[in-house]
Amino acid sequence: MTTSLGPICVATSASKLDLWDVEVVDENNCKSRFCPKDPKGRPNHKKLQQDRPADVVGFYGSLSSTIPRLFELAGLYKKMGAKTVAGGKHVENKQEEALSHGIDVVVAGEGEHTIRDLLLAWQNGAPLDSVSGIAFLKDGQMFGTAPRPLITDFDQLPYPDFSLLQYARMKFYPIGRIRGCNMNCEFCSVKDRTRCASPQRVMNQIAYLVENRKARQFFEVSDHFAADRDSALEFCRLVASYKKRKRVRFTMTVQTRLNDARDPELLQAMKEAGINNLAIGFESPIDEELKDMRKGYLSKDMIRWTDILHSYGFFIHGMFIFGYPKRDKTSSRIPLKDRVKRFRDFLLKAKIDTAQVILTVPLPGTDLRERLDKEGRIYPLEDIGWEYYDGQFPLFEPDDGISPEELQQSVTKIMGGFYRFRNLIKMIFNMIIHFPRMVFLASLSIVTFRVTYIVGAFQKWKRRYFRNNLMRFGGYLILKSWLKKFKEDKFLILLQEAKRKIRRSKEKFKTVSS
Ligand code: B12
Ligand code: SF4
Repeated sequence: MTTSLGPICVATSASKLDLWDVEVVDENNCKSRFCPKDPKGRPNHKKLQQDRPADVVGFYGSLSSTIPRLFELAGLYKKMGAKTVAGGKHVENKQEEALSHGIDVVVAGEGEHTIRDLLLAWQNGAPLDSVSGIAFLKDGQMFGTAPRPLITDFDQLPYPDFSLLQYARMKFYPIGRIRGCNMNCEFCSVKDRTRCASPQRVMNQIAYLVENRKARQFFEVSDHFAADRDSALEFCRLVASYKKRKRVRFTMTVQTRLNDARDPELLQAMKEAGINNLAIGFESPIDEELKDMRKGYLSKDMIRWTDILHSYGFFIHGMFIFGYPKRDKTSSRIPLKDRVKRFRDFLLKAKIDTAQVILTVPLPGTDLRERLDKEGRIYPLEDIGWEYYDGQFPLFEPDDGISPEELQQSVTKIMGGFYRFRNLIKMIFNMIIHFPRMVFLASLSIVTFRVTYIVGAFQKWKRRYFRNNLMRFGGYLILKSWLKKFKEDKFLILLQEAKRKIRRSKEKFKTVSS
C-alpha cells in the first residue's frame, strides 16, 4: 500500500498549470471498488479512458520489468486518441525503443519542469524542439532536444500531492530528500550527482502528511540517506523535535550504506528521529564480487558493521546480488556451491532481519550491461524480454562452467534456507513460552502504575521473538507461490532458445576471427 514518488511529483507539477486537470492511477495500488477492473483484476484502462478521456497520458518507465505492460497500455491509449509521454530510468536509457512502441515523447531525467513545458507547447501548438530534455520522432527519425540541467533548488517545486492518486490505499508514504548518487556501482543505473533538498522542506512535507493524511509510515527514497551527512543530521534533529513537540509517533525506512555504521553520531541521531528500518545493499559477502561491482568496500567489516547497526535497534533489510559476472577472465572464482554457502553463512552470522537475494540484472544504462553486451552474453530480448528483468531470472550467459539454471536454483536455495516453514512453528513456540515469560511478568508492574514496563516488554518480545519469524514465514509463502508460478511459466523453454542463439553467435565469431 504505497506508490512510486516520481509520477506523483510529475503529476503535481502538471496540476499547477491553469488549464490541466491531472490524476494518477497506480496499477499496483488500485484497491478501490470504484476503479473499473479488467478480468485479471487490473484497472480497466479502456473504461477509464471512456469515462474520463485524457488528452495526455504519462507513464512511469523506471522499472524494466514493467516495460511490456507500459507499451501495451501506451498502444491502447494512443489508439483511443491520447498523446503519450514516458519518463524514468528504463525509458530514458532506451529512448528509441519507447518511441517505436507507442510513446510520443520520452522525457529524460527529472520530469517536473519538462512536463510543464511540454504540456504548454502542446496547448499552444508550439514546436517540441523548444522543450529541453525530451526525445520524439521527427520525420521518422529520433530527435533529442538539449539536455535539461539537474534540479538543484528543490524549494522551487511544489510538495508532492498524494490526493491526485486515484483508487489507492496508502500506508507507506514515499518522501524524497536526496536525488542522485556519487558512487559508481557497475550494476546501478543511478548516475546523476547527489543533490539535496533542505531538511526543513522535507520536515514540512512529513508534517503535512502526518497532520492531514494521518501518515504514520514513511519510506525515504533517497539512494543514500547519509550522502550529505550534515543535512542528514539536521533532518534527524528536526524529525526528533517535531515528534516530541507534537507527541506523535511514526516510523521511517531509509536506504543507507553499510559503512555508515562507522558514524556513531549519525546513528544516534537516526535512532532519536525514530528511523527504525534500514534497507542496505550489502550485495555480496565475497570480495572478488564486491571489487567487480565497484561497491566501495570489502567484506571484512561487514558483520561488525551489521552488529553495530543492530546494537542501535535498527531492523535491517539486506539486499544481495548473486552470480555477479567476473571482470577479469583469467582469475579463478570460488565454485558455485561454496558461493551459496558463503551467502547462507553470512545471512546467518550477520543476523540480517529480512533479506532479498536476486540474480544479477544487466539494467539498461549501466556499465554492467555495456560490458556484457560487448562480450555478447546477454540473452536476446526477443526470447528473454524485459518482463524477466526483476532479479528472479538469469538474463545472460554466466561465467564459464556454470549454467543459468544452476544459478537460478542457487538463489532459490539461499532464499529457501532463509525463509522457512519452521519460522511459523518458532513463532507459535515463542508465543507460548516467551510471551507469558516476558509480558505477563512485566504486567505485575501494573500495581505500581508503571504501564511503560508492559509496553517495553511487549516491544522487546515482538522484536526478539515474533516479528522476524512472522516476516520470514511470510517470505516463505511468497517464495512458495513464486515457485508455483515459475513452474507454469514458459521461461525455461525460452531460455533454451536464448542459450542456443548466444552459443551459435559465439561459434560464428570464433570462425570469423580464426
Ligand atoms: C525507492 C526505490 C524503490 C522502492 C520503491 C518505494 C516507493 N514506494 O517508492 C522499493 C524498495 C520498493 C524498490 C523496489 C524495486 N526497485 Co527500486 N528504486 C527506488 C529508487 C531508489 C528511488 C526511486 C524514486 O522514488 N526516486 C525519486 C523520484 C522523485 O524520482 P524518479 O522515480 O526517478 O522520477 C523522476 C524521473 O524519473 C521522471 N519521471 C519518472 N516517471 C515519469 C513519468 C513521466 C510521464 C514523466 C514526464 C517523467 C517521469 O520525473 C520524476 C521526477 O523528477 C530508484 C533509484 C533512483 N534513484 O531512481 C530505484 C530503482 C527505480 N529501482 C530499481 C529496481 C531494479 C527495483 C526492483 C526491481 C529491485 C528488485 N529486484 O526487487 C524493485 C521493483 C519493485 C516493484 N516491482 O515495484 C531500479 C530500476 C532500474 C530498471 N531499469 O529497472 C532503480 C533505478 C535502481 C537501480 N538499481 O538502478 N525501489
Ligand atoms: S547501488 Fe547505491 S551506492 Fe551504488 S551507485 Fe547505485 S545508488 Fe549509489
